[in-house]
Amino acid sequence: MKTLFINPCLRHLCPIKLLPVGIASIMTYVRSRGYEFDFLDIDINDYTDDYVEAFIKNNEYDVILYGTLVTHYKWIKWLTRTIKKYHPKTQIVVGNSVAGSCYEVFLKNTQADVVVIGEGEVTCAAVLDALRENKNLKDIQGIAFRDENGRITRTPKREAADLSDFPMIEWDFFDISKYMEKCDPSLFGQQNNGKSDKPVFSMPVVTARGCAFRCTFCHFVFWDDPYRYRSPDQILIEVKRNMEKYGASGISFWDDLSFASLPQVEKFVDAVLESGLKFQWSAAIRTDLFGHPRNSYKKRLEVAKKMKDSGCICVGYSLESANEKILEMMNKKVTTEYFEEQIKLLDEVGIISFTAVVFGYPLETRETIQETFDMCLKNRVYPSIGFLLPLPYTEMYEYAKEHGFIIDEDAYLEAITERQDICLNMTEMPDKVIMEEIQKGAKKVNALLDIGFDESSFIKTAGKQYRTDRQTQKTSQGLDPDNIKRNESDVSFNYSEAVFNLGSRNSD
Ligand code: B12
Ligand code: SF4
Repeated sequence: MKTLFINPCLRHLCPIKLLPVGIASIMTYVRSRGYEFDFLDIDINDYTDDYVEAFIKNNEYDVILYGTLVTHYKWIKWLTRTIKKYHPKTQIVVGNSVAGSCYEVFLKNTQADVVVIGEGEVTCAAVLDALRENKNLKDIQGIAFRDENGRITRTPKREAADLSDFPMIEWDFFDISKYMEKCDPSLFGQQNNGKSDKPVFSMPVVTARGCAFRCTFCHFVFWDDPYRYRSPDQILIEVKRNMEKYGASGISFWDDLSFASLPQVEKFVDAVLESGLKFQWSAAIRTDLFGHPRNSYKKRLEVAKKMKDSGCICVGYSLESANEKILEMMNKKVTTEYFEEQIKLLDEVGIISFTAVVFGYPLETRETIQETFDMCLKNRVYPSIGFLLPLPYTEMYEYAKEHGFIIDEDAYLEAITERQDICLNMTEMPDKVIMEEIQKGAKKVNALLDIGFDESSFIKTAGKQYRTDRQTQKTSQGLDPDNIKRNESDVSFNYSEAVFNLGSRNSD
């Protein structure tokens, strides 16, 4: 069975490229089950659509598999159409949120054959087995497909796997040297701690899947699974392998939620310290990890210090909004006090904080926007600014449908871009007013921290990273991990230029 995996490109010609963990994990797993396949990495090579089309035309496969985020819906529809145009018999299997979070709309509007819903490894191997042996798809858990009568059928959910059953992700499908060239030079400090003139090459490692919370704007593929995390030993074996085999000197724990509790993080950092491994790392946490008073300040500080000693350079956690009612509607289950306390505590040990805010909940007003900026000002942090972008399978998506903001789901999904654009405005304010207020607030933070953004890059900062030294109050670009007090940053760099106004009742 001639099989091809495709890694799509979310940001064409973006100078920074990230190794895609999801598809790498799937390919590692199915290879361990005896499958051989070709791999087309569109992302790292920035192949144009013409190139991709020519490749498809000239290469026939029995099965082609791909997956990406739901913001790439329109392009994935194009890819699916293109494959079927040249090779109608090729079986197309699509995973990740682009198909799994909206499988009905996706299957109605494309000729894809199978959608893998949720965690992909075991399901994907089962689909390949069925296609190879010509078995009925209805017996495979965790998929959607069209039955012999053309009806869209969803099979029962597959139970979440035990993460320790998966083989360690192999990266030899990828051209690592190209990813190394396009790694993010500012993530861990440009100059490798002054020890080398090369930037830190950071590789992703999964520590956990899913999240213990359910915010109303969020969706990740493990949404219906319990929060699971790997043992420190397993994580460190992978870290060590990445350092020795691939030359990684930094590790990004790009989980939905790397650590949900203090004991969890303490166990991990103790293991790193005991192992003697020296690497820089970053993780995704929430403001309640070090900001919640359930543990004494002393204890939290002690763990944070160990975290720093074990190589942690920066952590991402979101303020989202400083308005209590909006935080409630987000179901965030945190308060701004946690945020302030955590910033202070991490500052004390020298761990850099990245944060993000979401504007555009239906309750948003001029005042709540300024409230959020005031909180940023008070804590000397320049946030990654984004708008509420209702994504399928989230509560806010249902809200948008119920309130008539999304009428045609297929058209809406084709039009969405990124959170840095107002894709859908569900506030009482016109887009123009929201933008004015954001410009006003961002301008204040920009001036106070002396960052030097011009007005056009308040939102789309292109990933520039800034820090302000508490003592000197000076802001400089790039991180110096050995001498950091605070960082102000846009975590999710953005290169999208389009601004869509689809379905907005309030747009000008
Ligand atoms: C790295 C990352 C990125 C990178 C992606 C680069 C890359 N090459 O991977 C970048 C920075 C580009 C990015 C951008 C965005 N991201 Co992002 N990102 C992540 C992050 C932190 C890690 C992804 C990851 O590795 N996950 C771990 C792996 C194991 O899971 P996975 O990728 O989902 O893969 C599993 C399944 O999806 C499935 N699967 C995946 N691929 C395939 C393929 C096949 C064939 C099959 C069968 C199955 C399958 O099986 C896999 C294993 O079980 C996640 C958070 C998270 N932990 O998931 C957010 C996340 C994926 N991002 C998210 C969002 C919202 C965005 C943005 C839309 C934000 C924005 N700026 O607006 C943008 C979109 C950009 C765009 N132009 O469209 C959301 C998901 C949104 C959604 N529902 O699609 C997440 C979940 C964060 C969150 N909780 O909100 N992101
Ligand atoms: S936004 Fe963060 S805390 Fe909320 S559900 Fe998503 S990953 Fe969890």
